[in-house]
Amino acid sequence: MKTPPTGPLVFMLVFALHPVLSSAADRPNVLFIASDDMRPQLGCYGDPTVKSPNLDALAQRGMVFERSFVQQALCSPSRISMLSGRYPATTGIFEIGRTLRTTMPDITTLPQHFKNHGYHTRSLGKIYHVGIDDVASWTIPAWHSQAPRNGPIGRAAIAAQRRDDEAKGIRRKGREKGVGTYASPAFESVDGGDDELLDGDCAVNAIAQLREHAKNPSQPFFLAVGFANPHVPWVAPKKYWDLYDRAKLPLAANEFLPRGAPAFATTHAQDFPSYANVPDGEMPEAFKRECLHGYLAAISYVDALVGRLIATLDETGLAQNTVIVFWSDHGYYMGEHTWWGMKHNNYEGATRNCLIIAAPRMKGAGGVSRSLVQSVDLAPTLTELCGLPAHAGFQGRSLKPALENPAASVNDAAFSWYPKEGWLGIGMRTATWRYVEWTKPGQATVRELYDVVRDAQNDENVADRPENANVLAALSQRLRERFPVQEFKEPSAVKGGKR
Ligand SMILES: [Ca+2]
Repeated sequence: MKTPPTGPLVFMLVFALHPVLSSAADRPNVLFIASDDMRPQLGCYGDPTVKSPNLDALAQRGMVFERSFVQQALCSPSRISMLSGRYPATTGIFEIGRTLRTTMPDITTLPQHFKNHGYHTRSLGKIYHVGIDDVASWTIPAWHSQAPRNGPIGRAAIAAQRRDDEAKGIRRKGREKGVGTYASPAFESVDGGDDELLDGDCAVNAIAQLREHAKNPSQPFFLAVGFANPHVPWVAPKKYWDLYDRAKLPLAANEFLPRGAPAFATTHAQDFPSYANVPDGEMPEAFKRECLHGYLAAISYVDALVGRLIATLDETGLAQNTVIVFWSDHGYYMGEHTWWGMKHNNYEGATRNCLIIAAPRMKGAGGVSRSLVQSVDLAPTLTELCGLPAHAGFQGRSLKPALENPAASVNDAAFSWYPKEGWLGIGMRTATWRYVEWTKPGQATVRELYDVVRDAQNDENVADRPENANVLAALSQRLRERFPVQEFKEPSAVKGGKR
């Protein structure tokens, strides 16, 4: 009779199952970097115009996800979905306003899962939407820089408008063009250093935090650092503006609404048009070029700050044991389909985001993955990469196979939601189609279909073409098997088109 395994053998078996991660102290750290409203217009995504050397270098040590999609193209619901690892259909949050705990009080979020397993979790800058934070996610309260978001011109304009209102005794409600923060221009080139502005100050604080962590390697960390750029207003130090020749920037070739799309699905949202210097109606080409210039300068500013964070990981040795994620909360339109400074819909340009993941000693480093990826995949991915127990509430799939092999496919579709005028739309992006289905109580279902192989930017809805009837029916069935029609009442916060 064999004796049961004891002592060293048991240890060896356990050790074989968890080869490196036998205790919290051995677990990798996570540096999670978020950028606001950054579309995948980076060198590592093949863009020839933008200057993004630091993100391109990060791509060389990690994996670029070319077909990554957020679950809603709006700051807060996108972030809540990613950080909770749940679809908006589950969180029930499709708008800016409510916190996650109002709909799911007992949920365990991605950072909270790490906190529960011995990690120091911390949020610097915009991770959850500002003012819509989640205290239980973090070991210590989230930190926000008090450095200015605007340059001197924007700050003076905001102060002058406020003084003017006070002098006239005007008390305003709601958001108006040229009022409050919208009194600033939509862009500003600032004569000054990186660290005088909000994002630079956030990077300085993150660097100090990383240096503190380096002194205490037995304490694993999940540090989330969120930059406000390139969200409008596009405010960056002049040296980043100087990287571009405005006259040579390419303008969008498709300045028309998607043909055959339902009118409610293509509406513009507020925010960018509210800034003081944005003309009403058609924008002159010179102004469009200034906008593009500002957006690209803001991207290059974020790129430089990311470079400083990664340099700190390298200098301190933390890079040896830190998973780096660079993520943006959705895509963005800069003239395509006539939309400027906008996300707010279910199309490719709004839902496709930046995602680069670099894990120490990863097999697929320097690769580009074409796997369909969703932001809800980040929670199970980081959980697996750091050797934490899986969490049953996380709804995505781990991207580890794709990190090891750029040819691996993790999902057969990516889903996104958007509410418009009482309708709730779900977009389903497969390898070849973007299918969007809209439902509203008492109304017939509205469908959109885009052939993403021939029509990458969704210029023409081909749902009504007889030859697509079968594919339309099959995609609808697939979508509804996964996500049945849900009761939806548009929250009031959405109606005003808040960012
Ligand atoms: Ca955003």
